[in-house]
Amino acid sequence: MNGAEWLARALAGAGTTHVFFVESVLRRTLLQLGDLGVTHVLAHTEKAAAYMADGYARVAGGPGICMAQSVGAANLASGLQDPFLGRSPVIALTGRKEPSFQHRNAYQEIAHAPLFSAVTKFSTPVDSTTELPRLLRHAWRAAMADTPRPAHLDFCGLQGDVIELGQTTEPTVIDPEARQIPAHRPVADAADVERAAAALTASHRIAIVAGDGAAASQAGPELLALAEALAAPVATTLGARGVIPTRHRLSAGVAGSYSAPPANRIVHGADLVLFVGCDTGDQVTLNWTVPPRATKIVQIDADPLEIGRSYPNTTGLVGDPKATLARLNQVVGHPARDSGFAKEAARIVADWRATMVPLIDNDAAPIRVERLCAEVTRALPADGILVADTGYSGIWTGTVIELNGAGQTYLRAAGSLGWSFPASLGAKCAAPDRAVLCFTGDGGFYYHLAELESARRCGIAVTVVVNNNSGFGQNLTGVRRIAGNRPGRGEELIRFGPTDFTAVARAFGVRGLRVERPGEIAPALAEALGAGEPVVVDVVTDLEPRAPEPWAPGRNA
Ligand SMILES: Cc1ncc(C[n+]2csc(CCOP(=O)(O)OP(=O)(O)O)c2C)c(N)n1
Repeated sequence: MNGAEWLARALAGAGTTHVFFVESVLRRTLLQLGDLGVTHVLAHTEKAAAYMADGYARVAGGPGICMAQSVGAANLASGLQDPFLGRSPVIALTGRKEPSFQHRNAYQEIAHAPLFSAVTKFSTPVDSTTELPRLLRHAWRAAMADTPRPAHLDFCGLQGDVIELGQTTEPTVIDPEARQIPAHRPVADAADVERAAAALTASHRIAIVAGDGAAASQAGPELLALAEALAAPVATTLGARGVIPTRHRLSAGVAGSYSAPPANRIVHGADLVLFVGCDTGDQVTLNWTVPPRATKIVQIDADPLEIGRSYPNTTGLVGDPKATLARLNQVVGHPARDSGFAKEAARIVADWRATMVPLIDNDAAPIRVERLCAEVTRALPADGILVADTGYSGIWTGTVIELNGAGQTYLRAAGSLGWSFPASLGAKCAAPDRAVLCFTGDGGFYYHLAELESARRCGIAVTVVVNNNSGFGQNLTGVRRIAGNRPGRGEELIRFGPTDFTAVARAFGVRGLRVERPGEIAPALAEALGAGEPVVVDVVTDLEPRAPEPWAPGRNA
């Protein structure tokens, strides 16, 4: 077979069910994929195709494939920033004009390598069918290994034509072991586990901070077992929201800059912090102030480079979070513990929850977003997937929507506004039997409205909840900080609309439900989630109300 056929058979054989692309690229491969039962989802922009592949990859636990021709490669690369930061195994396939066209003003052509170098773990030209199997296997392994991240193959020829030319007899197998993330589960060194256990049992005020790596490792049960054994409250990164049940008595909520007050207070008040699969970046640590830099740390991570990256006083355990926690649990056992810190933490959480009740049980219009979040909590099925955009959508979903820590999955943008809608389409492709609910602001939704057409054409039945406050809500505070409090000053930087997104949806042939009063939310969500087709639930809210703000050392009591 030629390379194009080999590629189709290899991708289908590896279990790929959907690929995401913009024409014109790898046409024979796409047609063959269709013949092999793989759905090709034609997107309207390459960036959306990359986000779809990202959502697909995060739910499938394996590579999500996206494709673009030469000129679209730049757009595709821009869509890899979020999977790079979100640690998602997207594989991007692009075409590139032949060497004889390079360095002489070829139409639509710029150098691809610099575009992909910052957003991939591995990026290489593919110049012959002979090399294709080896390079695809390497890209696959690179995308999946230790910290998953995008990989890229740049095929010679505008449409990847080079693999039309040569023949290959290689087996159409990419990964004989057909692994899912995490591809390997190494357990930390036994002596390191002993040292960590000794440090943990010697401390009486332990807070655990579980990160996206803990969620990817499905470490929730082991995490909870250790938290119980040590009487340690558990905070999470935004991306690990729901790794344990958010209503569990030891759950402290999301820590860092996209958080409600309790988690930061609790983590800051600990003598020892156990980071599990957590990047200790600025977002989860509130610019490295929570916990303070000198705090005693125990850190479990699959990537040795993460150990002690930002906290010098660290005892490191290099290993898969789930497997290493299981070993740590055996060594820690069930020591007698003082539960004072856990009780203090539970009180902080309970006090904050009490302040939220009047906002959640709120019947006012324009609708309070806290009320909307409570209705989403009630409506999301026990195995539902919640896909959140960035901006306030990340904060609202991360602080007010409750997750069961069992069958539900939470996916969040790693920072790119507009990511959630296309990503939710990819997520639904990977899990057609699970309900997928996308939570986005109107600012985020505007980015990829055209994919409503893709959703209808391909029958991808997601529920899109638009928190329609006619502007960039999160940015209001920052604009006022600069513009001063003169009424209206600076609002032209962030206000737009009003737009009726149900009318927009209908223009694309998609069902739209307009919600203007709190009592309408529950029936609309029930209808949308049961519809078996894509539905836009356009919820009219107001720009003024502020999302929960984090507790910061020195700033709050
Ligand atoms: C690609 C990109 N551009 C700009 C931003 C900056 N940004 C972050 S949140 C936000 C506003 C979000 O508005 P909206 O989606 O309407 O949600 P809201 O905050 O109003 O709930 C902006 C502009 C970003 N994160 N990503």
